[in-house]
Amino acid sequence: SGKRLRVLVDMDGVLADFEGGFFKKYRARYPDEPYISLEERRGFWVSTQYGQLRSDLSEKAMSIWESKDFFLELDPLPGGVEAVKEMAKMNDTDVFICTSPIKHYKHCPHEKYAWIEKYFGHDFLEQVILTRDKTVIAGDILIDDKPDILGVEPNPSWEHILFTACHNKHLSLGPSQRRLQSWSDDWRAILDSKRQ
Ligand code: BVP
Repeated sequence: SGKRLRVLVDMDGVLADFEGGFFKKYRARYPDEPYISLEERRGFWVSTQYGQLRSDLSEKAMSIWESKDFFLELDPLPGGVEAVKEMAKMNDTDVFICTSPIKHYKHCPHEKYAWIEKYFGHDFLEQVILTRDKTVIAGDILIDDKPDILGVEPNPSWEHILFTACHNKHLSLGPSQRRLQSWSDDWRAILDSKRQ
């Protein structure tokens, strides 16, 4: 018993396969340009690593996720939709999808809502938080593949659980930081560890 648990779940790289979708569409649009395989990905920002490969490739990378249908056509990552639906049905548990839209806003915010409606249903749109600063959002847990989640609030209320992705799997974490390796990993135990 005790108070309700509030879980914040990131979208890109946790529920939706941003890296896989980017790689597929970049290779299709720029078949003769160099690329970075998912095994070689390091660092959260795709655009930064492509810019290091060759300076003009940063803009070519950005052109991919700024295109219509990029976010809408992302595949779900294995087990993510099922896990969030199960979480949302648990007693004393509130789940929100907490995601940062890109600043090129022509397609991204709309397509994020459409993607969530497609996989979770219309009613789940009540659970969507679009924000560029996750530190101002209060919660018990934030499951996110970005290693450094910074913003104006120096002491966010949530514990960040690092969701393993191609770009962060080689990082060594601090002694108190926890990972979720995939949705096959024991996310229920992580939630239970935060209940009063
Ligand atoms: O909407 C995603 C894609 C975008 O940043 C957002 C990250 O949101 P969260 O996962 O933190 O909620 N994005 C943008 C760039 C480069 C921009 Br210039 C990038 O390299 N990778 C990336 O994910």
